[in-house]
Amino acid sequence: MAVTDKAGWTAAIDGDRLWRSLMDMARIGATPGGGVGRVALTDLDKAGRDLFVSWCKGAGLEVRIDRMGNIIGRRAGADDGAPPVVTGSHLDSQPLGGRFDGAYGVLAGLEVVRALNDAGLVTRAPLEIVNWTDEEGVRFAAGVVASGVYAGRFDLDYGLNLADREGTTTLGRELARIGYDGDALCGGYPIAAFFEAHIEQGPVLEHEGATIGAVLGAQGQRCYAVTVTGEEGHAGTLPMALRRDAMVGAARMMDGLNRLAFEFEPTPVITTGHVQVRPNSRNTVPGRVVFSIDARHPDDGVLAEICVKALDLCHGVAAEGGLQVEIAETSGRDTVTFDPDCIEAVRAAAARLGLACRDVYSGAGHDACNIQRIAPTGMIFVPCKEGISHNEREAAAAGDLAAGCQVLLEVMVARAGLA
Ligand code: HGY
Ligand code: MN
Ligand code: MN
Repeated sequence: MAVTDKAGWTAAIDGDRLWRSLMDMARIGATPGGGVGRVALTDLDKAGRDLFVSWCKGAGLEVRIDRMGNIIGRRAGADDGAPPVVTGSHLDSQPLGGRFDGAYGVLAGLEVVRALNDAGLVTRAPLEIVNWTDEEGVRFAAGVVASGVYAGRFDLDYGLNLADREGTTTLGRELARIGYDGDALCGGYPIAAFFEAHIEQGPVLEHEGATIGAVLGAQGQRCYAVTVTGEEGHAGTLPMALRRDAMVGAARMMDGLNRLAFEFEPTPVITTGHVQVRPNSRNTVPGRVVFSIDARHPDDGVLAEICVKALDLCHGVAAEGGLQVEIAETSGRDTVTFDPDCIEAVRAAAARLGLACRDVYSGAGHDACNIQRIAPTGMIFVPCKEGISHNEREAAAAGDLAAGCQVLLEVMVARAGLA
């Protein structure tokens, strides 16, 4: 990996060591299709957390767990009272996720620390590496909730009392169950800047032959839970004309939402990815269906218009089918623009390292979208194969991952300064 050589200091990340740590982490929750399934606050997430904590301690970091279970590894600076320069991402994954989504940003931060240790360099400001709890929001419907509490977007009680999808437990109880109900303050203190390294989860960098993406921002997102209520009935005796079939109603709503997306240019992305059916029995007409809507668009006004139409569509289908429908917003975030100085720092570091870099916009949400509310924030994207993510086939090249990590080292040291 190109060495950062400026004003008499050099520090080079070790791409092989980064790759090994990614592969070691990917063994935890490895799925048959070559991905990972480390859903937040499950025992597999705990195992990944424990491994990360052991690596942090091995790298000489002081480790604390905050009230939302965020793991923070701190590397002291010469001026240790200065606000830290922070990096991080998430070790939790989708149920059939990829080996790099989230884990890359956490382990790239660790590799930066290891490289600085190898070089014997001490930064002026302290550095902190974070694993954010439950970025994906698979079990606890909000997503990026822990970085949201840290950034003051949600209050602590809301975060800890988030119920899981089955309604059987809460995020706070699960933190306690896996031993990560920390007592350190969750945010509420100044940080100098936040940088998150992440795979692009889209095709642009690969398509354009760029190694580094300087991320300008992320599109807005609105999520809902739609509850469709009809009436259970016998599959063999209830005539079709007399049915109030919640599944048929939900299916018509989902089909309509998919068609709605194509009424707009640029098209939004609308996903109805989670469905719960009651009683979920082959020979009972479903009486209740709850399904999710995840709608995203790069223009907040257009997204608001899309959501009005989406909800009207659901109410219309319900009325036609003699069904009840209740729609609750579960999470939402306006479009985010990252800090211009952080974006420029990424571009400049890539240029110094001779890496092809282009500006990109994130279709995915990230913890960085929350942290931008409280501190200058930037993201570093690297390509992933065919832009595939949230899929066991997610793949990234070791060289690209190493390059993104070297850029991360550069921008963190530039911001933290050297003793
Ligand atoms: O859904 C998202 O955008 C993120 O990958 N959790
Ligand atoms: Mn993800
Ligand atoms: Mn992610």
